[in-house]
Parts: sequence; C-alpha cells; structure tokens
Amino acid sequence: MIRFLIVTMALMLSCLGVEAQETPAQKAKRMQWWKDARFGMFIHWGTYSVLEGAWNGQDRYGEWIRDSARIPIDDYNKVKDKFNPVKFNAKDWAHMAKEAGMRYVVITSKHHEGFAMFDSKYSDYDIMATPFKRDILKELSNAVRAEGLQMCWYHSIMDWHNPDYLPRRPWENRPVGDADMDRYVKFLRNQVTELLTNYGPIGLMWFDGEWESTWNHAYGQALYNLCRKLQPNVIVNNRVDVGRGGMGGLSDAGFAGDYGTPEQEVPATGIPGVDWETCMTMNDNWGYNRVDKNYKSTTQLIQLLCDIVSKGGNYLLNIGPQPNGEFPPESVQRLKEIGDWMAVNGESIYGTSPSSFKSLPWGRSTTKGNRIYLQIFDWPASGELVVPGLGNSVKKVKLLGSRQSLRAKRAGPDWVLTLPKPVGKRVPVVRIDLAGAPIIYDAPQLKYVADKFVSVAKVSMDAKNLDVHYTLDGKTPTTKSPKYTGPVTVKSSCLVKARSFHKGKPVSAVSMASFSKVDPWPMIQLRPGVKLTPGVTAKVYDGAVDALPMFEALRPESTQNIESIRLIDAKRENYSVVYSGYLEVTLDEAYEFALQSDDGSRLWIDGQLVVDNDGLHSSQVKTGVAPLAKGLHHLRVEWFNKSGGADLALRLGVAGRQLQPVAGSALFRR
Ligand code: FHN
Repeated sequence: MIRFLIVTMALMLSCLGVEAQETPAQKAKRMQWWKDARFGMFIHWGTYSVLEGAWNGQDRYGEWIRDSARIPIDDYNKVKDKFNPVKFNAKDWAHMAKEAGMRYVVITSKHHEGFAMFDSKYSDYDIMATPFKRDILKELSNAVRAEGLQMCWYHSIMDWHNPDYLPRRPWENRPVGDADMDRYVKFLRNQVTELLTNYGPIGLMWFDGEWESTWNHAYGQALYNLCRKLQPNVIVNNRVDVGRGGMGGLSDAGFAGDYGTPEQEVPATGIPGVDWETCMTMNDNWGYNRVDKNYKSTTQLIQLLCDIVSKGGNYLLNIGPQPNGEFPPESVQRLKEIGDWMAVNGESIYGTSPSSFKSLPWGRSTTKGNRIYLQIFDWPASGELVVPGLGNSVKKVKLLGSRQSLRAKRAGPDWVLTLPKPVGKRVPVVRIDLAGAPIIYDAPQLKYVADKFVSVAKVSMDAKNLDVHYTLDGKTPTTKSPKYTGPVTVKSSCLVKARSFHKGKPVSAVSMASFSKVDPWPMIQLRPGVKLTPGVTAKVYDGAVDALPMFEALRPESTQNIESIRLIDAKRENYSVVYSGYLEVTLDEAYEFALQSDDGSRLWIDGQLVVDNDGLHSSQVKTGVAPLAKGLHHLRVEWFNKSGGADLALRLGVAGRQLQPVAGSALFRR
C-alpha cells in the first residue's frame, strides 16, 4: 500500500506538468493541423491478422480473437511465427492514404494482444521475433512523411501478453504470480518513449484499452504528460485517461486528453468548443477478417465524412490489412473512389468550420469564411435546391468540378438555386460565395439556468449575426420591441418571447420561455436546545449494485462522521454511501447544484429530489436548481460505486453564477 501511494504520488506530481502551463491559444495552435486535416486513415494490423478472423472452425473474429476465441497464451504466442507480410510496401500504403485525401495515418503500434509492431528493446514479443524482421513503423513513418502526411500511433494500454498487466482475461487460468501493475506501467511508458523518440515527429498518440479497473487518472495524466514532454507538439486523445463516457467517446472536464473519440457513431449534433474524431470501420471488423464483406459503399463513406465534418469533427476511417501486407481489395477500391471525390470537393472538407445551418433536409453543409458549401445527398427532382433561412446576399454559386455558375434567386427568407441536370456523381457539392459572414435566419436560442427563481432570473438570446427583439408580456416581438443587447433580467413571472430580425424585417419563428417567481423552500426550524456539529453523517453499505438501492431496506455496515461530501475510499469497489446533514445557505435564492459522480448518485434537499445522476457510468455531472430560504436545509446525497473508477463531488452557487464546492463550513450534523 505504501509503495502504491509513493508511486501514485510520484505520478500525481508529474501531473503538474504540461496542461497546467498551456494556454487555450497554444493548444489551438498545436491542434490546428489536425483540425484542418479532418480526414485520417486508421490501420489495425497485428499478429491477429495472420488468423484472418478464424479459429477452431469459427470465422467471425477480428482483432480480439485471442480473447473472443479464448486462445491460451502459449498457443497464441506461436501465431507471430507466421507473421511474414512479404507484400508489405509502406510507400504503397502511404500513397493510397494520400490519394484518398487523408492527411494523417494512425497505425496500431501495439493492440491489446501486446505484440509490438516495432523493434522494441523492452520486449521480445515484437516484430523482430517474426520471420519478417523489419521495423514496420520505421518504414511506414518514412513513407507517410514523404507523402506530406502526419504519422501517428495507436497504442493499447490494455495488454494481454505482458505478465505484469492485470486483470488477466477472466476465462484464462494463467496465474497472476507476482504481477505488478506499477511495473507494467513502467514498461508501457518505456515503449511509448521509444515510439516518441525513435520515429521522428509524431502527429498524435491514439491510446485505447483504458477502461479496465487497473488503469486510473493518475496513470493517465502522467502518461499524457510524458507524451507532451517527449514531443510537446504531439496531440493525445482522451483514451489516455479514464474520463471517457463509453462509445459516445467524450470525456468530462478534469481528465487528460485533447479530444473526444466517438467510435462507430457520429454525434447527433456538433459540440461547440469540443474537438472530437469519429473512428469507424469500412466493414464490421477493425482487424482483417477474410469473410467480412459487409463493406460500406463509397457513397455512404463520403456522406459519413460530410456529416462528421459538418458537425465539426474528424473522420478516422479504418483499414485492416491482410496477412500478406496488402490492403483488402474492397478497401483499395473505396480509397480510390473517395480520393476521386476529394480531388474535386476536398475544399468543402479541409480547414472548414461546422455547418451554419441547424439542419438541411437534402444534405450537409460546411463553412469557410464567407463561403458555404452544400453537400447534396438527395438531388431535388425539381432541379431547384432550397437553401433555408440564408440572410446574406449571394455573390456567386458554383457546382464544384464544373465551370458554370448556377442561378440563384431569393424567395422570402430562403434562396433557391437552379441546378443543372443531375450529375449522377457521388455527393455533388455547391459552393456559395456570400457578401459577408453567413447570416442564417435561425430563431433566437434562449439560454438560462432555471425558469423558476426567487429574486431574479437572467436569460440570454443568441441569433448569431441577426438582430433580436423581445417582449416580456407574451406579445409577439416587433422592431418596436426592446432590442437584445445582452442578458435580460427577469424580475417577475412572465412569458419571454424573442424573434430574429434582418434589415428591419422578422426572419424567424418566435422563441419563447416561461419564467416563474417562486417562494423559497422554508428553512428548517430546529427544536430549542438541538446542537449541531460541522460535517455530515456517512452511512456505508456493502454490496454490488447497478443503481441506487432502497437504502431504507438495507442495514449499513458502518456510520461515520466526515467533514464534507467526498469519497470515503477511492479504491474500494461494490459499496454505497448515504451522506446526510444540514446545508446552510446565506441568501433567499434559487441555488444551482452540480453533482459529479462515478457511478450513480442523487441529491435530495428538504426531501425533494434536486439532482438525479443515478446509473452505472463513468464520471459525469448532472445539475439541478432548488429555491431555498436563508438558513438550514436538509441535505442527503446517495452514491454508489460498482467497479472501476470512482468519483464524487458536489458544487453549488446562486443560479447563473459560478459554482463552488460545497464548503465543510456550510455543512452540519446533529
Ligand atoms: O477494443 C478496441 C478495438 O479492438 C478497436 O481498436 C477500437 C478502435 O477504436 N477500440 C477498442 C474498442 O473500443
């Protein structure tokens, strides 16, 4: 335990490194090449490729074959003896990536199997132990850079080969022996050091396999800092740490990693201010499977690229090379066809910002300064394409790949483009040059923390470049109504209405929200003589649950008095805690509470549920608002942790203002 604490403290101290010093502008500069690139090649290649997805008569496996087919490690180790990709040609691979319009290449330097696709001095389970005996990563990094692309590494934290990595596969009777996770972390860091020292400038580190309980935030943050120390300009994805929320791929604040990693899915909308990259297979497997012919069509892949980029994301499209070192022919064909499209339409992808439109019924859009690009998935039978709510004057309209300009006419808030005969190509793209930055006739977006308030509520109204007029009496806004110039303070119950205007004319629907001034929940009157002590009571319950239980039906294993709402034991698994006491607030106000937990949690104030953050999940934050009178209020927090990471934090503040951790000085117990 002492050793673990020493190692963890050392790793935590190393956490006070890079991120703390980098400014947002410096990070933006570091990530600019990646944001502009928008499109990359993922390559999953390892000894699993030799098996082509087949084992013992089953042939539906992929890169997880050792685990899925339950192959004992001694049998699996022999597979490397057949790894001899005699047709591997790094220049061919790099050229195909370039021609496909991809700007970076991410290859598995080590997948979960633990095999190093490079010459590592820290392991004899590496490429030099195969008949091939060539450093694939060295050859590929040279070829990729020669094509002007960024070389990047995928590296798995989870390792099914190294005897120090824990946990073992649940099905294998491989003794734990003197396995030592700290020793494994040192091995992992040594190989990452090789990858960021011996192969020239690396664009990004794509970590993976971070989800098992033996990996933690201290390890993750320290590994992030190691990468940035070795190559300060390297980008590191969020799977280096433990903050990722499942396949949706995004992390909560407070965890290491420069961008989110949705996998096999595209977020429903863009996420302003959040960088993310969707990784996806062409068929159903990351690693090569010889019978998996379920390839997405080229048109589907191009539409996915447009959808992702229109939302501000990057697309990392996977290839699973064959054991002979060639890409599958189906992949080669799609790369070529995507490249043909990118050669004509790449300007609508590279260096673009997300769509200016909330949604388009016929396709997607991207933005680049005073230009918008329209990527047409469904060609209008009428030959007329309606561009909804575009407020600008249109200077020029062109179909990319053709010389002719297209006719455009205004129709109320819309523009209507006359298209030529269907071009029959995949996803035609129209470019519109505007007179100024895009002005889209969206209804104002009303933003506020709570629609119930005690003293005042504040509401902001965002309509990008348009004028907004609003009313507080429920009437439809006109140009004679107050013009929005900044957050509006609401002091009595009312219906707020707002509308967008352009050049003195209404150009959007009316947005509305109802606000109610309420009486605060009364303070708790204690019986005379009742003495309070700072802190709260914590009742601890043993047992694995998947959701918060009915605690009234359970018997606590212990009751403790602690100074604040915090984790009691960050390393313990399968237990729950109920924290109870009194919270003292100093004003009659609507208070916003933010409850962060891994796993589930709930916050009750005066017996009313204010925040429900229940469920099996990684660290996530939920918020709620309660109108409270100055004085004492009952507070109860329920929390549980099943396995893996654990987290608990409670913050509060007057609604609309900065939230702060609930101070121990505001908490009391009998
Ligand atoms: O387990 C891996 C899987 O094999 C593959 O590498 C994907 C690619 O992002 N990542 C993990 C599954 O989330």
